[in-house]
Amino acid sequence: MPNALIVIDVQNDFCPGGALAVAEGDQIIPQINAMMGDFDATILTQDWHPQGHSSFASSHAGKAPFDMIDMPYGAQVLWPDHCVQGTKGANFHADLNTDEADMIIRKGYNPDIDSYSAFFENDHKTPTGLEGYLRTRGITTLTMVGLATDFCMHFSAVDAAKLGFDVTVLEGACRAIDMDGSLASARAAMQDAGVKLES
Ligand code: VGL
Ligand code: ZN
Repeated sequence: MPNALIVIDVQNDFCPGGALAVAEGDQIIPQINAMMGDFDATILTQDWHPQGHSSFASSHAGKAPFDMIDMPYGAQVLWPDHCVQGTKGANFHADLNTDEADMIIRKGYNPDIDSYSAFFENDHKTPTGLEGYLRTRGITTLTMVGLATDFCMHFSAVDAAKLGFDVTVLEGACRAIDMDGSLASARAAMQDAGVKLES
């Protein structure tokens, strides 16, 4: 069965020194690079927000990063400005091997809605097109790695499993933000959805 490696958001802003740095985010890169040749397809995702994106605390008067807000599509964490289109922070980490990628899919470019998942925006309805890409290539089995385990990985893996893909998350090649127990609840949600968690 054709398989794919999905590499979530290994971008400067999610690595040490970045605007929304994930502890040890860069340490997973050698392992990810080493795996790339082992799959029928390699897909990279790129968080790609316009300036003033609605997920940024700076877009909401009186709000601070990591506050919560109610959006029309549900609760939303407010983040520091990050992965702004065309900035260094939005670039892939320089050590990530991007040459092997068959496709790069961007997400979060709609100003009014965030998109943690590589498959659907945070309304859980608006597709990114990744499902169609995978299906038309006959890919049924996904191995997922990258950043951050408890947000973009969590939503991407759960959506992939719900769509019927066979999904394994390699936790050793992921790192988490882990705010207010978000890592534990993400792990539980992924397992409930039928995602295999491996080290
Ligand atoms: C992410 C928060 C905001 C992620 C992206 O890649 O996990 N988290 N935007
Ligand atoms: Zn983002």
